[in-house]
Amino acid sequence: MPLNCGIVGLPNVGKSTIFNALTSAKAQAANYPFCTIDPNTGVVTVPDDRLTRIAELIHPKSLVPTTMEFIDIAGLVAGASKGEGLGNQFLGHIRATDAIAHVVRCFDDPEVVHVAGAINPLHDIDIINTELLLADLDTVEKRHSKAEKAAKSNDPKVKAEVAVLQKLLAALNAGKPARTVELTPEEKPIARDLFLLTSKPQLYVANVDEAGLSNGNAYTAAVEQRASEGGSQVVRICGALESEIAQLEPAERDEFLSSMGLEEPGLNRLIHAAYRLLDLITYFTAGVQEVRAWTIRRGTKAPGAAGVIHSDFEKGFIKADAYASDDLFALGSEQAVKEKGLLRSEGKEYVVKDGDILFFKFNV
Ligand SMILES: Nc1nc2c(ncn2[C@@H]2O[C@H](COP(=O)(O)OP(=O)(O)OP(=O)(O)O)[C@@H](O)[C@H]2O)c(=O)[nH]1
Ligand SMILES: [Mg+2]
Repeated sequence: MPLNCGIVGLPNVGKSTIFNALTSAKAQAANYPFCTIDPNTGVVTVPDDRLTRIAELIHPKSLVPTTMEFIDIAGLVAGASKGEGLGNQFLGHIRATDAIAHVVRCFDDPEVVHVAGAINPLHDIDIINTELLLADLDTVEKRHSKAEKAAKSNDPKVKAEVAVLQKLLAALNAGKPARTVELTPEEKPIARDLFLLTSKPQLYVANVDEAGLSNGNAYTAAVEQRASEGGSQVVRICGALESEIAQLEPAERDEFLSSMGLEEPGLNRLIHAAYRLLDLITYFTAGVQEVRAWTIRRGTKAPGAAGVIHSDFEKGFIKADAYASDDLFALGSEQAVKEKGLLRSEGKEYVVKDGDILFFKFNV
């Protein structure tokens, strides 16, 4: 199952606009079809210059970028945790995601209605985060009263669960998200089984107008301040502009971006930020047929990385020849990388690094 990032926020703040731009954008120099799995889930290619740079040196027949999934979730309103506005259903959709991109409206436009009447990003953030917190509180309280009854039997497993639930309760009651609770390695799986909304990593997307794009505005300053208090990232994006850019062919797009003084679409920054939020890294396979990028969780060992290509590669894993794409860029050819002794043979315990180029040897 690929990891995904849910797009969350109040109604009418630009979530679908951003999602649609993400999923309809025409791929740069790559043949992977952008596609929407269902109206709410979209596969998005992860832009990566390294793929094109490897291809320039290896001249493959085809180039395949890696992808990640975004999920467009309907707007949450105050009271969602109590079932307002189909609240429970939408919270269920958020529960199924691995990370949250929280879209906050940071643009003025009298034509676009704001559900709370006025533009106030901090107030908006509080509404959403409070609903997520209340939903978690409900989950943890229910679980806690069950576990407390069971704890009378002195089962150490249940006791451990109660201890975790109490830590979580204390944080949630103090208005702190579950992700801020420090847990031991033994406690973590217990908390994970609760699928809490506030334990998911979160970043903020400040949806700004064109004027606010490069230097921000008073709204984004407030969001950035709030985000930094919680250790979260903020990505500034102009949803309206992104949807225009997404319609352009790659060549036109470059011209348009440079005319605006931009290096890349804001969407690229969002995709990269979400990728990092999910703790994902990329490795490459590179041959004359195909140069391809693959996604793994940071910390994955070589057999697990091989398993992303095919489960047989993982089962029959023998070794991986590996070198860093940076070494290829610095030296200009695979031959030169070999001559310098930078091509290594790695075994089952090798932890794959971002940017590695790997060749797997396996038994079938
Ligand atoms: N001016 C301006 N309008 C925008 C921008 N992004 C989105 N909008 C407008 O805001 C309105 C709501 O956008 P949506 O993307 O549908 O909002 P949403 O968050 O998906 O809304 P729900 O699905 O109802 O929760 C639309 O009329 C968009 O055209 C932007 O960057 N600038
Ligand atoms: Mg929408």
